[in-house]
Amino acid sequence: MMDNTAILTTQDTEKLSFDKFRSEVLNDYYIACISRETSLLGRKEVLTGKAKFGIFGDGKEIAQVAAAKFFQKGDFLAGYYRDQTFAFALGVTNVEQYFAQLYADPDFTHDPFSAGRQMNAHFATAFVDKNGDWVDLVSRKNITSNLAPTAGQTPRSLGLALGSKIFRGVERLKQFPNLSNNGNEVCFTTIGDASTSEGVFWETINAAGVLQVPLVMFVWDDGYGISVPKKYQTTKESISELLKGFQKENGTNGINLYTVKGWDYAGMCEIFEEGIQLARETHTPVVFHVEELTQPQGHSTSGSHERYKTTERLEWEREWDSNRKMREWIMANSLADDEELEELESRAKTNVRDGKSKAWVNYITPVKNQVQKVAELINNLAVNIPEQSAPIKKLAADLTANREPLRRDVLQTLNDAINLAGSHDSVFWLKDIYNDLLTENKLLFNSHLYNEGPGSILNVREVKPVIPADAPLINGFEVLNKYFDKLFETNPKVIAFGEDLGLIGDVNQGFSGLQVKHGENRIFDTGIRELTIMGQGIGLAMRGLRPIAEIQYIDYMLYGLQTLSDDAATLHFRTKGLQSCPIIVRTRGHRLEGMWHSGSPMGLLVHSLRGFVICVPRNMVQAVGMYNSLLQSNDPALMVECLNGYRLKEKLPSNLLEYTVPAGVPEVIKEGNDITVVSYGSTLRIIMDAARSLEKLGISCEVIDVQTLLPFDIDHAILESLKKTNRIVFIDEDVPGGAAAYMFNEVMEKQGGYKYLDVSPRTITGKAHRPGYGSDGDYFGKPNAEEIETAIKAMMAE
Ligand SMILES: Cc1ncc(C[n+]2csc(CCOP(=O)(O)OP(=O)(O)O)c2C)c(N)n1
Ligand SMILES: [Mg+2]
Repeated sequence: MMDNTAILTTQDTEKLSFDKFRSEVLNDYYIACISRETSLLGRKEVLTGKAKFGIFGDGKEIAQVAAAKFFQKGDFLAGYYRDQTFAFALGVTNVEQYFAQLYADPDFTHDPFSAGRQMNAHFATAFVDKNGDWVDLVSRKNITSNLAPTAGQTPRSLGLALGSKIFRGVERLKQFPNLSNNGNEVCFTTIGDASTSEGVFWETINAAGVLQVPLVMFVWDDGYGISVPKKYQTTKESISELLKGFQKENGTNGINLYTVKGWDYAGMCEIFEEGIQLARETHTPVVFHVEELTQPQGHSTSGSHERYKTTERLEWEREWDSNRKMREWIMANSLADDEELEELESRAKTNVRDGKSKAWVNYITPVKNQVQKVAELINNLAVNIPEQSAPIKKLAADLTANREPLRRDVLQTLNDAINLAGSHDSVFWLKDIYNDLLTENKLLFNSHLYNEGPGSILNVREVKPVIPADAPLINGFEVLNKYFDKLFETNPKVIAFGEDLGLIGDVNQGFSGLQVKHGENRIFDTGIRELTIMGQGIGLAMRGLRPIAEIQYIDYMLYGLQTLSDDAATLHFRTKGLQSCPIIVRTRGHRLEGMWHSGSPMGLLVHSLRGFVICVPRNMVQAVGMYNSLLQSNDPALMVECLNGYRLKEKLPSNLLEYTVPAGVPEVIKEGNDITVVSYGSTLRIIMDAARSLEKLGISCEVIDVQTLLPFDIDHAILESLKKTNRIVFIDEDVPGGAAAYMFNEVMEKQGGYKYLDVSPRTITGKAHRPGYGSDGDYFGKPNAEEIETAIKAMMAE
């Protein structure tokens, strides 16, 4: 028998779908109103001093509610600071959390994106769990942590989109259903119109067009980059005009390009749906140039746009405000009347006000509790030290009078109280409280530069290489080649790419013959574009793969450095552990020939890549052990293979995939009693020449290879050597004051090495200029054995 209740007439169905449509539209408008109200109140919070800085998404609301409609579970967003409406519409944030971040609330339960470490509207969702395992990304809406350098999100977005292509193309990756649903995920990227002036934007667009990856890019065009209008930013004042040559045509690669008006809700919904669906199905990248957007409150809380916009422009912005236009459209299409919309708008206002107030109470309560506790203690102190009673009481009174106290104020007051207490007994418990608070704040503000749980490189156990008696003696590059072959056979998540890495197997043949064996989806060539090669690596690593992203020579690290420093190195810290990026950047360097193939800018890298593991192996057997360690950890890493090591003969270990080199553990490669010589990489071979020569003169050098510059000698092995020799020299090929000075500082200051010195410690480095071409250029530009001998002889005679 048929169930009559299940039968709907055509009219009923139409009515239902109209109701559904209407309620969806009104919900979108409601989110736009919520978002607008957050912007308005957010600005007030900054101007009244409750937050330090604010940057808001007003004027972009309607475009973002429209875009968010086509964001599916499993998709990724790599956006920027204007994305608050997007985040509200996706349901990944709410008003309370939004304000918590604005106040820099360090409690993760309040600001679940950055625990107060990032400015407002820098959202992020969890990619890894406490064990360092990737969560089920396919069932979630994934927001990669925003960053503020303009266009800084674009390199990563390329990698996130590339992930879908790789998951779709590599059969063996189908065994990880939590990471991808057959590559159906797209990566949404948002960028401001002015930021398209950055070179990396163009690099990303070109690479996406070549690679054919599902990158969905929205350019929010409000005509300005802070105060500078399009006239000074963009040729022809139109990014879509310029991008026309990239348009995909029949039988070509390229991108799909659409131009829409940012106030036209219905128009945008239609066009976004089409472009995004194509990207999802065919992996054709798409750019939506969203024009005629506004900034009702100007760029940020740091200035007012009345200073640089004309009255006509300001009038135009009021008239074409997208929330206003959507409201008019709703009324014109009889989806709601004025009264209903007013009720909705007033509800949005109340909700935002309530959310904001709750966020403030949540934020300020623990600080006020600290204030109260410390003020009580200080008042007690005043009783104990009557002669200082008045100034001590004033400290407590000033602290409690502060309506918006910071943790900093509490500590500063305690410090002042300690000073006033002088040598009185009470000072001990005051210091205890001060130190307890310091420890508590350290956890809040200084943790997670590196992975701290099982994902930490420091948890990797050492396994020694096994070198059988009959081990073949082969070239360094062949050791790597055999290793990569086995690695790609056993670990489907490893992907390698770079310039000349695919077909010819890299310029030093580490991957020679391996593309044919393991497939073009896993080992492949890229264009000459170091910054986006790094971006590919970052995006893939965030998606749970294990990319080895190559920069052909260390001299070209500068091209790729921005995204490594700003994005990869800060990611774990700025999400307080929500996201990890186990990219391995592979490069080769140190002495070879000429100004641009001899680089060893290790100081530059050590200082710009805090958050990375930096491996500086002296040969390829060491390098393999380091690769094995890195692949067991979630920390990002830089591997600098030494250029003069590829043709060095080495014995092939039999446990290639098993042995590890622990990070932060130096190796004594020659024992000695007279002087400790600390170095790494290629320079060690020159040092060993000098050491052999000095040995004949009766000077015994202890030569130490630090192996990793970050982390550095965690158990202070160098100090132990120094205790024995009482003399130390740090040698490398960097500029004076570079990585040798960094090692010097580590041993002298952190390890307290100065206590064990009989003569003044030194550094021997390359010259401040780059080495000239040819063998003499190298000899006179980089440290040489004779120079090292002379310096050590002088130290022995001192
Ligand atoms: C590399 C870099 N240079 C400068 C800045 C300072 N800055 C922040 S936002 C901005 C303008 C960006 O304009 P646009 O891309 O149009 O985005 P909008 O703010 O207009 O949405 C500038 C210059 C920055 N954050 N990063
Ligand atoms: Mg702009």
